[in-house]
Amino acid sequence: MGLRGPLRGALRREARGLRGESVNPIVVVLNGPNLNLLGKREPEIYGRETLADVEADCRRMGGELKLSIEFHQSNREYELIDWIHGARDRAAGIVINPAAFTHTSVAILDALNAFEGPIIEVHISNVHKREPFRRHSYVSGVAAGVIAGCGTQGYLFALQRIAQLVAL
Ligand code: CA2
Repeated sequence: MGLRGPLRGALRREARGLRGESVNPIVVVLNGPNLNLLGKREPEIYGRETLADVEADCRRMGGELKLSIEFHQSNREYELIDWIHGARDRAAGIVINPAAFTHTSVAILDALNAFEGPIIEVHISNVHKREPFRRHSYVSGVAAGVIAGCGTQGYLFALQRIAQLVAL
C-alpha cells in the first residue's frame, strides 16, 4: 500500500526541511502490552533480547535505511491510539506489534485505518502455532504486510519493507 493524498511528497525520500535540508522519512514503531517484559520472562517464546535491545536494533537499521525511527511501548490501548493519530500526516509508515491487542482491539484497527502510509504488523512468535485465539488479528486487514515467528529480527524486516514501499 503506497502513500496517498497531497502529503505523499512531503513524507517520501525527497522531503526537505524548512531550510531545504533533506529530511529522513519518519517510521513509528509501536509495541503493545507486556512487551516491556521482553527478554526478562518467557525467553523460550520471545527470545533473550530486551525491548531496549530491539529499539537499538531498529535505530541502527533506521540509520542504514535513512529512516528516522520513533519507538514506543505502552500497556495502555489509548496511548497506542494516540501515537497512531500522531503519526498521521507526519510519518511515512508504521511498524506495530500490538501484542494482545492484536486479537481484541477494534479501536486500534480504526485508528490504523485513518493512517495513509504503509503499516507492517510484527509478531515475535509464530502466532499460528500457538493457541487458536492468536490466529485472529484485527490489524492484519489494514496491514501492507505481516511478519510472525522471525523473532525480534521481524522488526528489522518490517523496516526494510517500509523503506522499500516508501521509495516506490
Ligand atoms: O509474538 C508476539 O509478538 C505477540 O504479539 C506477543 C504478545 C501476544 O499476546 C501475541 O499473541 C503475540 C504478548 C507480548 C507479551 O510479551 C512478553 C514478553 C516477555 C515475557 C512476557 C510477555
